[in-house]
Amino acid sequence: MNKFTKNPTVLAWIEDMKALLTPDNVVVIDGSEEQLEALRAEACATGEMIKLNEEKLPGCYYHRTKPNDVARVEDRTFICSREKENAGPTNNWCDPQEMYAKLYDIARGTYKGRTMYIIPFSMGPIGSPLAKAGIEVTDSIYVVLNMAIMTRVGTAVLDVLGDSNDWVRGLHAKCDVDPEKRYICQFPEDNTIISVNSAYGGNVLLGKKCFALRIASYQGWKEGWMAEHMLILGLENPKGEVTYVAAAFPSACGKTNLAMMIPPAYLLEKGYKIWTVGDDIAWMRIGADGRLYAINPENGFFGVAPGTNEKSNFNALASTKKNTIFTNVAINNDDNTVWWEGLDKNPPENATEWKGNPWNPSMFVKADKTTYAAHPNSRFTAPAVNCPCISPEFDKGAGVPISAIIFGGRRAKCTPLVYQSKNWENGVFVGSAMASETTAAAAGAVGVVRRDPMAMLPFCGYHMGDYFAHWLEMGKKLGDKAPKIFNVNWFRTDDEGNFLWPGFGDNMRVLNWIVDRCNGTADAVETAIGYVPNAEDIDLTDLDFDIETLKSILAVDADVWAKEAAEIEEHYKKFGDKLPAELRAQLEALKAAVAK
Ligand code: GTP
Ligand code: SPV
Ligand code: MN
Repeated sequence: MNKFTKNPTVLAWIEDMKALLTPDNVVVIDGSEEQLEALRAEACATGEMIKLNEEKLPGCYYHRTKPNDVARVEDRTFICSREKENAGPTNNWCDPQEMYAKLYDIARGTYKGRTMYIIPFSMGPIGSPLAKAGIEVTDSIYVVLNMAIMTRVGTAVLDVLGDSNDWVRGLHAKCDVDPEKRYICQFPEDNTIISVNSAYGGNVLLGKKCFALRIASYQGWKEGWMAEHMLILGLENPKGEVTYVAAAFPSACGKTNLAMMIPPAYLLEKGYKIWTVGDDIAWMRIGADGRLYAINPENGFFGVAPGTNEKSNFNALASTKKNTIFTNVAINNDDNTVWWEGLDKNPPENATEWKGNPWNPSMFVKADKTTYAAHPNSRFTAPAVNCPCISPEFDKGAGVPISAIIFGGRRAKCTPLVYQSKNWENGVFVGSAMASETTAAAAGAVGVVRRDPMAMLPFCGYHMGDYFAHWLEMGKKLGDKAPKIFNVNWFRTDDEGNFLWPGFGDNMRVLNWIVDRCNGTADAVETAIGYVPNAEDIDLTDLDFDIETLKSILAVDADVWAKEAAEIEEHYKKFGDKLPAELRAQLEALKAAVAK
């Protein structure tokens, strides 16, 4: 175990962790299939995981978390910068020394009788100039196996790291999974993450939200790049030209779905195609040619299961057919496969629901989520290589040039189906004012409208006023090569609460307008909030959707937006004098435009 690296900073940290956690055994994850296979067998032997039907779901496993541990916990997530001011008004903060002491007290000795797994991992293809290394220690095989899908793991990461100290330290300790002692803490100035008393994905797969967003957003601010909660896709037109776009939607608002979308038949026949580069996180830097280039730092998809089916997201479902881990879905006991609400219209008669109780369809009451077979935030962990439309650029590490950035969220009323911001500054304003109805991806009430700037509210590792300023600064550096910024809303509802826009594959119709705007070939009308398409500019071929409804979801109502501007003004108050003057001016301009 001592020979796996000569890096003195790594060795010293591992010694500290061993002394603190006192494991019975220490295992370094080397990246080999043999080692992972042995761990799968061990997890099945202890009941931590269940092997699924090898014929129908080869290499697939099932896992249940504790019912109190099924989503991210934002009220127990902290940014422990030395100065409180640097965490800003949108993050929980605690003094780092105080928090280290508290967390070490919680974690001390908790690996006793357990094994410490040391996971060297790379965010981004190993060796890519855009990639960064991390090491997570954990006492959970489930975490090891998920990390082995979601990131590039193994000792090769350490070979590339050499003697550098530029790596992120991640300590995960399951402890007793006690929600009262659960903490997810980021120490951005120390490149350190500590997560205790949880075993749920977003809290414990430390490469994902903790590193690739919270720590990396801080690094990007200091080093002149961006870490964003964005999918990345390539839209190929019939001439074979691919335009890349990145889109930031809050958790469970459609990133995985858009990233893997299948265009409507008439567009497929013409030769349109979507390529998936990433479904959750984008790291973006200015390239040698002055454009913005994005990589997906992840290696797999930790996707929302409910609602995923052959029609809504064929490619995501296909990605889960082998070598996938399912968490908190239901098991069909007749054939040892999995099921979730919205998979198909044949719920299993003889099932075990996500908490481990017997379940059959007669128990299901639509209005009562506690009767569902799968938890609303149940997830699949699927390797990116399984995705039928994975982009050939995905693994290259050079990144793809981004032409458009899209913001969006769930807004039953108010925000139109799509609009284009007037320029970068105005686009940053649109992102900073984003709002969305909350979802099951985080613990707490669902369906409440909250401001979620750039979909980064739970993920920004520093003061959000400085984050806005960083966006404005990036725009200045990019100049006329900056991506165009858009906003979309697939979630407008009628008075009964039904979604008006069909969404999913039909969102391609909106993407085509966006790409045409980037190329200067589509029309729009200027409104108070930006450029909105004429209803005729959105192609409705083969769609049973009337143009009057389309007009209604494209409309910009001055009274509604006057109220929205007042809410944005309220939202802006918390940033105090850290709110960039440019954004204040944008708000004043909106207020003036809707007051007329
Ligand atoms: P995270 O992994 O939490 O970051 O979520 P995500 O943004 O990747 O969301 P995802 O694509 O998994 O979608 C979440 C939920 O939104 C699923 O239940 C989808 O069925 C639903 N959804 C996605 N796209 C659309 C759409 O265009 N219209 C409607 N009505 N629902 C959608
Ligand atoms: C999200 O909540 O935005 C996710 C899932 O992508 S988690 O990994 O839990 O953060
Ligand atoms: Mn996400």
